Amino acid sequence: MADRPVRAAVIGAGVAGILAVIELRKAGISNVVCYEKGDRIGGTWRDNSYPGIACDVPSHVYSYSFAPNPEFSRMFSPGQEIQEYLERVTDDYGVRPHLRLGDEIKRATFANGVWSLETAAGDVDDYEIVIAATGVLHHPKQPAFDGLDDFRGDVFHSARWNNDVELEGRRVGVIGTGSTAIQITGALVDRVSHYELFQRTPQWVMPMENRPFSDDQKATFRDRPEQLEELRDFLETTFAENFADAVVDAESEQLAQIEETCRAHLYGQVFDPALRAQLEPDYRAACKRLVVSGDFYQAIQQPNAKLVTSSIEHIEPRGIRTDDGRLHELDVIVLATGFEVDRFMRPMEIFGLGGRSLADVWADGPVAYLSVSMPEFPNLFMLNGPNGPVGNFSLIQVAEIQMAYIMKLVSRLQSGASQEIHATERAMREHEELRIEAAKSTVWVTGCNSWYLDDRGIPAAWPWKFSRFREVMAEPDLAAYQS
Ligand code: N01
Repeated sequence: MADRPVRAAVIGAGVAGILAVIELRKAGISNVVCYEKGDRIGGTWRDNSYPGIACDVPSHVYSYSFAPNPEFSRMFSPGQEIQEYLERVTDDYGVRPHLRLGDEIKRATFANGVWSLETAAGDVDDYEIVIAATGVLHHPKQPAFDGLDDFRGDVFHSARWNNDVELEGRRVGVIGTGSTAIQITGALVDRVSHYELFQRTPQWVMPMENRPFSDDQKATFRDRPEQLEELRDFLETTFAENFADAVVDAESEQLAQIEETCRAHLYGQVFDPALRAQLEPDYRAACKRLVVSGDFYQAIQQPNAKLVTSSIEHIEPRGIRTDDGRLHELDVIVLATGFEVDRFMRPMEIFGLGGRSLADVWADGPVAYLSVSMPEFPNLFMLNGPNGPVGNFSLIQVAEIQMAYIMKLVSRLQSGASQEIHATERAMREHEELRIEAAKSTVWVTGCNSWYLDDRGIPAAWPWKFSRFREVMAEPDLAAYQS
């Protein structure tokens, strides 16, 4: 029997949204609209243009399996190159005609087997299937410092970098020591007259050698795709065995080795005992999301750079006042203070069966069955949704695995085997109980504060090995779904 025609909406045109359009079309669904509130595709890679931005997951893993890119310049490519790669994939795989750029979804309501999506401009369109690819690290976290608005210089969040602001020869202060601030530090210290890094908590820093690929290597990848495939497989396996599997077992040998490597990095590069003590964390490596950098320690030891460890008291017109009474005079303040990581599809208003509101369901925190489906929200699927694999993973790889799973549910809707599919409340609760129990063995709960932890102190992440993620996601367990 022929498939019934279904219409699909994708919300967000970042790495996951682009993938969703490609996979839906591959499955014969031609009526696909991808809503993107920004004026370009790219998500994270469009939003973040700070100096030093790069992906700290190897580029050949941080790319679509079906669209290898022999041209990546380095093992860890700069953000601009990733954005260009995504633009190319968007063209090459026919995604562009499906895009509605500058169109923000405000509300989604399910009734009579159909999702009605309402845009900010007031248009309403109906779809049988909705894929939310709205990102995780998307809404900048604005710290509530007293006096921030009184600052006379320039101030902006790292994810809203103001490229019009001159930095050369100026005094720049960066608040935060996450992956973003560490990358900025390496790239910016040499460009400015004076650099201050405001550290609330030190970070373990994994050394990273960012080798460029030679022209010969790139030519080989181009001419012999199987070699690129081999490299990708090697990087994936090495990463899974040495890192991804280690962080979910706080007692693992690999984790001890990671910490040893980070400590040797610190002690091998920072010789001033006072500075070293300030930079040495008192929690375990990888408890916070591990920072990777080959140039941070050198940069922070430059004569024009200063690590500030006194707490920020408030901000004044001329700079930052710390609790030791010092005023740090600055021309530019960068808030590298992270993201509101529990937002996901919000602030969109989403109403499922019987008018059930997502805002209510997620009032105590976002929850979903296997990160992809929620009870009473039929035919709405999430990519990189709540409590899924996060951290030093390739979120492209994670989205590909999730999308393949989702497409198996979508095919039931296409064939008419199901009209409405959504996880059962019971499946979601049981999954949550197991997830919370397993999280107790991870390194993320060994005594640090991080964006992984939810309001209850439970890591909002996949707490098992990556191989288990692959296994569970290989085939939907239909008993966990109402359909
Ligand atoms: O944000 P973060 P990020 N006063 O939340 C500090 C991904 N990423 O943008 O540690 C003073 O990690 C806060 O201090 P503390 C990656 O997944 C990937 O750096 O909470 N300080 C912390 O130091 C990463 O993990 C790449 O004590 C305040 C910092 O701000 C995620 O994005 C590159 C403060 C926030 O760190 C987020 O990284 C970059 C306050 N009021 C990022 N509020 C890749 O390469 C916050 N802080 C793929």
